Amino acid sequence: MTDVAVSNPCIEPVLPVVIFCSVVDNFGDIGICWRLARQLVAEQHCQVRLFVDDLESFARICPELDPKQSRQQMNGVTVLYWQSAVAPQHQLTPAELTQTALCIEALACTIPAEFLNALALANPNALWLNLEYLTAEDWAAGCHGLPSPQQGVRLKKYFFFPGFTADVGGLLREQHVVAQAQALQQSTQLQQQAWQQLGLNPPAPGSRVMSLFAYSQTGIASWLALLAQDVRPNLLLVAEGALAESLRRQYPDLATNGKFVQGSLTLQILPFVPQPDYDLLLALCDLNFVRGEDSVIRAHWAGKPFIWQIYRQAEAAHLDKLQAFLQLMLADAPEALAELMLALHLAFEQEQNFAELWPEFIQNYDAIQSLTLDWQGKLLAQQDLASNLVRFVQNHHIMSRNFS
Ligand code: TRH
Repeated sequence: MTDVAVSNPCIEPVLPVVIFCSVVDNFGDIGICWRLARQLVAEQHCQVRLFVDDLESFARICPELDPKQSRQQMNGVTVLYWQSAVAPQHQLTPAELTQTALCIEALACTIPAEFLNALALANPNALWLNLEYLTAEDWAAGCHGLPSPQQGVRLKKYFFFPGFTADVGGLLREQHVVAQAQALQQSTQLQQQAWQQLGLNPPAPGSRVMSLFAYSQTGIASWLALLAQDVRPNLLLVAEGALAESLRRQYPDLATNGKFVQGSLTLQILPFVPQPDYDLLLALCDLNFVRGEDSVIRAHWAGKPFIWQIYRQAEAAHLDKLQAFLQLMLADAPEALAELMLALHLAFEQEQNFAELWPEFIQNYDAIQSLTLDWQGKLLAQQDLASNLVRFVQNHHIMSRNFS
């Protein structure tokens, strides 16, 4: 007897999932978990309960969320405040615990052993997945899907690695996201609406529009000076945060008016927008500077050239990750273009010499745009992370049934 989901795709069983998210810093942890939770509900017929230990950060990307509520319903997801004083299993009803088929430990957060033991008791067949950080490094394929035996807990635990190749778990990509970006890029009317939704006036005709979401950028002044002298108008939208703060100190107009205009440059602070609106922004821009694991993937789906200031790690481990990513992305690119992209990323990462490379970037813009789309095309040919995750669980259950 085969699994219902496989033999009859019309009758989809609901997969009850619990996700644990700890906000270490910034918005990547909650950004990824919230996106995954919504997609599992909207596209994979899952019932999702999301435990989050920092609702204030969550509310920055999802303003409808009430940080004071310990349990609330949002976009079909049950959001629960994960607080150290309350055992998570007591925040679920006994039926919710028994139904749970999949427990996701996101981005190296630690789920309390007492929750895992309670789940093992309530549903011994539940799976426990460690949803890992994103990396393009080769070793991830060797670890993806491997069991991770845990002492003292009877649940089966596996590693699940997101990634850019078909031998890992894929990337978060909603069904509509690429089509939405393409539609926006082709319609002036949709663009007007999107600017309005972002609370901004549409840029002057012919402007080069750029978004800047980065950790820090001390070497930015010489690049801004170049933009100010450009023949083309430049609109640079800087995301709210530490970088915006430091720019406010350098350009007092930014502090008073939220805007600094000099020659062809308009530098403007963009208040933090809800997560779905950030996709609109990326699709509206000609170039996106992005930073952590989630924004870089969103930049892919926007289909516009991007520069990734990867999350910094101890002993410069992030530079290996960045090089592995660029090698993969630029594998089929002409050598000179691949070298330019690497140089641009390293200059932006190291916060120096970026202005020197800018004219070459502009000269090669069309070629970089087309290689960005080629790379996007390769990724679109692969399954997305949410589908892969559900298939992983289904396959596991079929295998356990067949071999038990
Ligand atoms: O905020 P980040 O720097 O998060 C980082 C990384 O994920 C890093 O790998 C991780 O280890 C660390 O957090 C803990 O960058 P990231 O991943 O791009 O997440 C930003 C999120 O914020 C993303 O979901 C998009 C969202 N966002 C908005 O919703 N509105 C906005 O206006 C902006 C600028 C971003």
